Amino acid sequence: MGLQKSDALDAERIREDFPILQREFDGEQLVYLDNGATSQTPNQVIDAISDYYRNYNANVHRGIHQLSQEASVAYEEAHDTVAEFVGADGREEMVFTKNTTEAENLVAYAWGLNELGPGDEIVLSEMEHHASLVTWQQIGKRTGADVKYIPVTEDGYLDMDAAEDLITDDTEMVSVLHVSNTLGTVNPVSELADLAHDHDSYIFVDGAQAVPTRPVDVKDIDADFYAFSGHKMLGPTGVGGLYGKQELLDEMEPFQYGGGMIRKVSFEETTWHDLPWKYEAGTPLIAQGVGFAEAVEYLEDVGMENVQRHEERLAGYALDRMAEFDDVEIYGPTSPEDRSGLVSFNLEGVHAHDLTSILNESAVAIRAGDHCTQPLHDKLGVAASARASFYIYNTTDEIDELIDAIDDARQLFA
Ligand code: C6P
Repeated sequence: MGLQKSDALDAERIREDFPILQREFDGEQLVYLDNGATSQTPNQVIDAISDYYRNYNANVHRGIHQLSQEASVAYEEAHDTVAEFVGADGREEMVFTKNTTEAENLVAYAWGLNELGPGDEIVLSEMEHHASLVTWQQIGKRTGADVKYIPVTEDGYLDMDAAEDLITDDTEMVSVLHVSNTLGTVNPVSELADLAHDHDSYIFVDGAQAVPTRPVDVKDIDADFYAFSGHKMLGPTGVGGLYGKQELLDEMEPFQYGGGMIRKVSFEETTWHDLPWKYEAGTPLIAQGVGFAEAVEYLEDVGMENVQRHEERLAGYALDRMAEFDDVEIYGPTSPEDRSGLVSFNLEGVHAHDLTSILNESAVAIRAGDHCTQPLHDKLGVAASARASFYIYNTTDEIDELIDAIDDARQLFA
C-alpha cells in the first residue's frame, strides 16, 4: 500500500485516499484539524461499506439464506479484527457499541447499578470527558456511591500521589481516560490499573483518543474494560468497541434486552446468548462494523508506532510554533512525548468561538468550546478553548496555515 516511509508514515501519500481533503471553500483548500472530534474516512472504508450494501446487505444471525450468512460472517470477523487490534483475546471480549459513550453507559448500567451501593466509591479524574464523568456521577446518585476525582496538576498531569490516597479498599471502580481530549495528556493507565487491582477495584479506561493515536494493548494495561469509537479512527459514525475481560462480561447482567441477545425464551424465563452477542440487543451495527474493521486494517497498514510518532511530531511542531506568541495560552503538558497530537489554546482577548469562525474563513477547521470537559475548563479558569487536533494525513504545512490564520485573527481583533 506504501503508506509508510522509512521510519515514518507518508502523509502526502495517505492524503490521496481521503477524497474529502480535496475540498475547497471559496478557493481555499480545506485544512482539517478537528480529528479529535471525528476523523475523516478513506476510500477503502467508504468502499467496504458500499460493497456491503451493494452485495451482501442482510440481517445477521437470523437467516439461513446466503446473504444473511455472508453478512453474519463479515460482522463476526469484524469483531475479531477489532479485538486483535487492541490485544483482546477474541470476539468474546469485544462488544460493538454505538460509541465510547454507550460503552461507558453499558458498564455503568449493567455493572454499576447492580453492584454499587452506599459506602462504595467510584474514582474518576478531573480531566474526564462528560461521557465518563456524567455517567458515573449519575450512577453514584442512583446507588448512593461516592464519586471522587484525581486532581490535575498545574502542568496538566494526573496527580498520582493523590491517586494513591484516593484509591482505597472502598473503591469499586476507577474510570479514567487514557488520553485527554482537552490537554492531550497521556495518562499512566497501567499504573492506575495496578492501583485499582491492589484494592480489588475494577478499572474502566476511556480510550477514545488513545486507540486512534498509539498502539494499545488492553492486556498489557490490564484494563478490566476499555472503550473507543470508530469515527475517531477512520471508521464510520455509529460504531465503537468495548473490550471487557471475558469473566466479567460473562458475570455481568445484560445492558439491553430484546432479540439477538437471547438463547432461550419462555413466558417465564430467558437465558442469554454467548459473548459478545449477549450485549448486542436488536439488529446490530452491521454496515458500521464492516467499515470499522476496514478502518482498523488501514491503520495496521500505516503502523500504529508510525501514527504515534507522527502525532508527537505534529504536536511538537504546533507547540513550538505557538510558543512564538506571548498572547497564546496553551493547556496541557509542554513535552510532546507526554501528549497526543492535539493542542488546546486561547488567544488573549479573542473568544475561542470567534477565533474558530475567523479560521473557518481560511478553510481551517478546528474546534472551539468546552470539548465536553466543563469541570476541567472551570479548573483552567476559562469557559472555552480552541483546539487543533491532528491525524495521519496532516502535515506541518497545514500547521503553518493554522498559525497564519491565527495571526490574521490577531490583527483583526487588535
Ligand atoms: N470527544 C471531542 O473531543 P463518542 O462521542 O461517544 O464517540 O466519544 C465520547 C468521548 C469519550 N471520551 C473522550 C476522551 C472523547 O474525546 C470523546 C469524544 C469529542 O471533540 C467530542 S466531545
